[in-house]
Amino acid sequence: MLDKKMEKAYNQQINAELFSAYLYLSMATYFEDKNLGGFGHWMRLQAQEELDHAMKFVGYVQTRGGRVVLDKIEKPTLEWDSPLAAFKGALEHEQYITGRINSLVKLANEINDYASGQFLLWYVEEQVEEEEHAGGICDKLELVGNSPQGILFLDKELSGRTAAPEEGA
Ligand code: OFO
Repeated sequence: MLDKKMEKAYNQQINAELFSAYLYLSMATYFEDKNLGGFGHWMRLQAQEELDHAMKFVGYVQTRGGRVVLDKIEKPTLEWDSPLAAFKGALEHEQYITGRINSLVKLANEINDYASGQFLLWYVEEQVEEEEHAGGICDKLELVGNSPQGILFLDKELSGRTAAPEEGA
C-alpha cells in the first residue's frame, strides 16, 4: 500500500509533468509561429515525452493501490524573446524538475519505501538526459548568436529528432 505522503507527492509530480507537456507545447507553437518547424518538432516530441512521464507516474500510483487525483494545470508562458530564451527556459525548467525528482527520492528513503526508490531511479537518469539535451541546444544557440543562417541550420538539425522508444519496447 502506498504511503499517503508519497501518494500526495506523486500526485503533485503528475501535475508537474503535465505542466511540462503544456510548457513545451507552448514553446512548440511559439517556434512554429515563427516558421521554425524544426524547433517546433523538437518541442512537440518533448511535450509528448512529458505526457509519457506523467502517465508512467499515473500507472505506478495505481499499481501501488494509491488514488490518482488530478489538479488544474498552471498557464504556461506563451512568448519568448528568442530561441535561446526559450531553450534557457526549458533548461531552467528541467533543473527545477530534477530538484522535484530528488525530493521524491528523499521522501521515499525517509519512509523506507524501497519500491519507490527503485521506480524513481528511471526518472533520476532521465533528468540527466533532459538537462543535457536542453543545455546542449542552449550552447549551440549561444554559439550562433543572432545569425539567421545559424538558426536555420539548427532548425534543420532539430527537425531530425526522433521519438524516444517506448519503455520496455
Ligand atoms: Fe519529465 O522531464 Fe522534463 O520536465
